[in-house]
Amino acid sequence: MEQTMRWFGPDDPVSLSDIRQAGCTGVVTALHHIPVGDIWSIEEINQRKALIEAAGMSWTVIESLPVSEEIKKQSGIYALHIENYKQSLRNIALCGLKVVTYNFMPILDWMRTDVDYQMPDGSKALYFEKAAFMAFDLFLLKRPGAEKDYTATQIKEAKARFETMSDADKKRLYTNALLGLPGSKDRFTVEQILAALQTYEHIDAKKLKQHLFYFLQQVIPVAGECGLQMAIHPDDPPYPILGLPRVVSTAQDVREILQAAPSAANGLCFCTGSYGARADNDLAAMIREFGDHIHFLHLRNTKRDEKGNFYEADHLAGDADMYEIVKEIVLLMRRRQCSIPMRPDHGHQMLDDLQKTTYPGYSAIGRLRGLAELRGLEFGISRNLQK
Ligand code: DNO
Repeated sequence: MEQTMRWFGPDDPVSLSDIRQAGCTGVVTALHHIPVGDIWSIEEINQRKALIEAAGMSWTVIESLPVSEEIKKQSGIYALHIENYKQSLRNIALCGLKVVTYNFMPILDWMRTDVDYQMPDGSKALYFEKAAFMAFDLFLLKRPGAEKDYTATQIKEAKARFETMSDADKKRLYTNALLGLPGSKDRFTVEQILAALQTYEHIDAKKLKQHLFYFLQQVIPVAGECGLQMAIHPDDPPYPILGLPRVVSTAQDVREILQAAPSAANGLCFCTGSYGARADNDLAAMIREFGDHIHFLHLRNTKRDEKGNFYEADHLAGDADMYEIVKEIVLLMRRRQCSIPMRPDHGHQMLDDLQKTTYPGYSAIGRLRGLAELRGLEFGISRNLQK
């Protein structure tokens, strides 16, 4: 696997030098300052590329070239945004980049209730606690109609959980849940999020899927022509939240996505943490089935419980069998005769990083640990297969 790490750009407290010392040859980044929907110019892309190359690495993957809310809803100036997206793809290809990650999650990206979940060893992890999330939805956000999404028992559970929370807990929950988009420090206000949710009232999963397929049919041919690989990131967590549909959660979703725009350019960011938060996703089987379309890997592990909670476990621990996964990937890369870019997705906040403020999930040392473990695992598996 080509070893990479995510870098949020010049303002990231984790530097390019840190990433190189972790053993990476590639960097995963985006032009977070360009408003969603606008064109990424050749000049801006080259400028970022030069920064990375000056640090002795290459810009291996774009994460993300974001898809606007207009495109997801097919509202307003979405046709212009699609044309702009195509132009960005052409510019990206002209600058010599190859892999473009994006997602199709409405309004929010990933969702956690706690970004400082204390692990027994003193490090901190990201956590999704079902009862806290329901309490957030029902009693903090007070989303109209939210009760319809939960059973009477769940509502009782959420209420009981809410009653245990201090004002400070409520504030923290609120901040964590509405953290906003990766790479941005902005958060939604209650009014903003409720207004945004309302704009999805008439968009169910079927409709959102149609919008995604239309988008793919527009952009995949362009990506194919200019030699790019598109990599859709799954929903995190992989099911509907806050009444919003989510359509990139299961193997069946992936099948439909690949069929909607048949092309080698139509591919996946295979995130084992996101898909793995559902017990019914067989990760090794998905690698076997969709291997030709896996253009980028996020390797991460989660530990689920029967209540629907999950925390982000160490990369080699948790519910996903990382040995099986990496073995499938090694076999796949041999068959395809390529090295697929991989980043250790997230990591625990630990050691000196406990004193630092970094993007949640993206402190340096925890990711370095994850990367080192994954690198060792791959090395062992490859050597063993050579015997
Ligand atoms: C979370 C990330 C996601 C991912 C986007 C891709 O840490 O894996 O936010 O970058 O969904 O578009």
